[in-house]
Amino acid sequence: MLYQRSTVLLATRSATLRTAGLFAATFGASTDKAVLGDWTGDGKADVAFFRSSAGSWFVLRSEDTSFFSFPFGTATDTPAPGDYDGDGKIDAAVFRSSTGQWFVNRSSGGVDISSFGSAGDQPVAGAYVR
Ligand SMILES: [Ca+2]
Repeated sequence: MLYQRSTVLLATRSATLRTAGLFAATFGASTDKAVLGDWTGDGKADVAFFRSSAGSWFVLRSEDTSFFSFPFGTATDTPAPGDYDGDGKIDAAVFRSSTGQWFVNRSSGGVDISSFGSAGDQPVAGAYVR
């Protein structure tokens, strides 16, 4: 998947192009961080980004190209999404390097807060144990 930063804030249906084998959408701003993954649990990746200035997440649903957004994190947090609760949907998560804390907004409900790491560390999310 190719992610190209854009200065257009949000996609509309008219800004989305679907042809055989190609999907293109204008979604996000140049300062946003791409956070791809299956946010809706349909087995397909959704285009998504984290806007650190607002501490908000924006997800363009693969099902119908509508979008949703929600706040989670602060401007200094580093996004580290992953399926932490194992339900098949990506969970919004951030690493706060100033305190070495991880905040996970579980798609199955609730927020997990754990300490792992220290100042200057970079998060690397992944499914290391199955
Ligand atoms: Ca999940």
